[in-house]
Amino acid sequence: MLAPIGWAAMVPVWAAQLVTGAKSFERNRIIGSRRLNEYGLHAARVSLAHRVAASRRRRLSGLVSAADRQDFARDGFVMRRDFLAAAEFVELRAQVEAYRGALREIVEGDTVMRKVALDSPALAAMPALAGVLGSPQWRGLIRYIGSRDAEPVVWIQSILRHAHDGPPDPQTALHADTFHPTVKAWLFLTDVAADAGPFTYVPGSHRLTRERLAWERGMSLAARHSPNAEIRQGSFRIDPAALPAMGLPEPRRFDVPANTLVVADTFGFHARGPSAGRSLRVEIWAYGRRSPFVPWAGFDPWTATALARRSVVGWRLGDIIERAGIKPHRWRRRVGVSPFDPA
Ligand SMILES: O=C(O)CCC(=O)C(=O)O
Ligand SMILES: [Fe+2]
Repeated sequence: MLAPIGWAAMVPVWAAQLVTGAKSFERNRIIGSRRLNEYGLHAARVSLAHRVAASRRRRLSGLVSAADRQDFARDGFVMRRDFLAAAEFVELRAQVEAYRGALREIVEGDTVMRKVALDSPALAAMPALAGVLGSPQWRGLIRYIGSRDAEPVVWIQSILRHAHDGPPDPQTALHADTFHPTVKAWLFLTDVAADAGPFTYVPGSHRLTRERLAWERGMSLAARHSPNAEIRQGSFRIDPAALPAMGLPEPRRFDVPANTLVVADTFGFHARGPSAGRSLRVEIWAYGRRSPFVPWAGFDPWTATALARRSVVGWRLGDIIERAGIKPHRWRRRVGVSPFDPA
């Protein structure tokens, strides 16, 4: 609870955040204001961000083929089977399986997630990664769909389902990541079975239709007091039963063979599908960094290795804060396990 004086001090900060990707209805009392959202604040941020993204995207259209542009416009994602040449994929997978350097693990509900930051030592241990990160298709699709001519943040990510007792993994509820177009990419290193936690996506749900905008507006009114923490943080959950009224189909499951790439706009509704038993999904995973209201598509000086270093520094900082007794760090450091090892 903020005292009135704290409130007054925060107002300029909250106001300044309106032109950034800030999305928490709980932490930012302007974004979360029911009154302002009745006047259309959230809806205005959503529509402006979509207009700006569409114009940035048009300028990047040369990075992808006309067929990819069409697929993306219709579905909100582009999928490529057999993304790498077979021999190249076998090599990449073998290098990731053999990797025993430092990685991090977090427990989210009953799910364990592992991440390897692709800093210089990791890239040296797994040289085949360079073929993915440098691929014009990988680069082009992520930039076009993310409407940003900048390096994404990339990790090797493992998802170990039902690794613990606990509540369901929070990502298994159908949701939009945030209020503006943003990109995530998965290059699966394992085959993904339909009942082993596949990525799922509602085709066409990336489009800001009149129905979607009305839904966004309705959600924004009560988000600050939602019993769901993710909704309070601005990542709206949707009941699948509400899809038909918005003119949307059922979610599509990506039960796909290894070496399939999916690049999606995660303003569209998506979730991690259910897993019948214990399962392991390993992927090269990327997300585009977001600043929804800047009109230019380029001028982002971060390099891939600088971004990886930033993740590592963030993790170390978390360790220091824990050692100082301030707050436990949820990303645990592990050495000696590969992204493919069981929990
Ligand atoms: O891992 C998945 O299948 C989807 C998880 C998700 O919601 C996300 O990465 O934004
Ligand atoms: Fe998500």
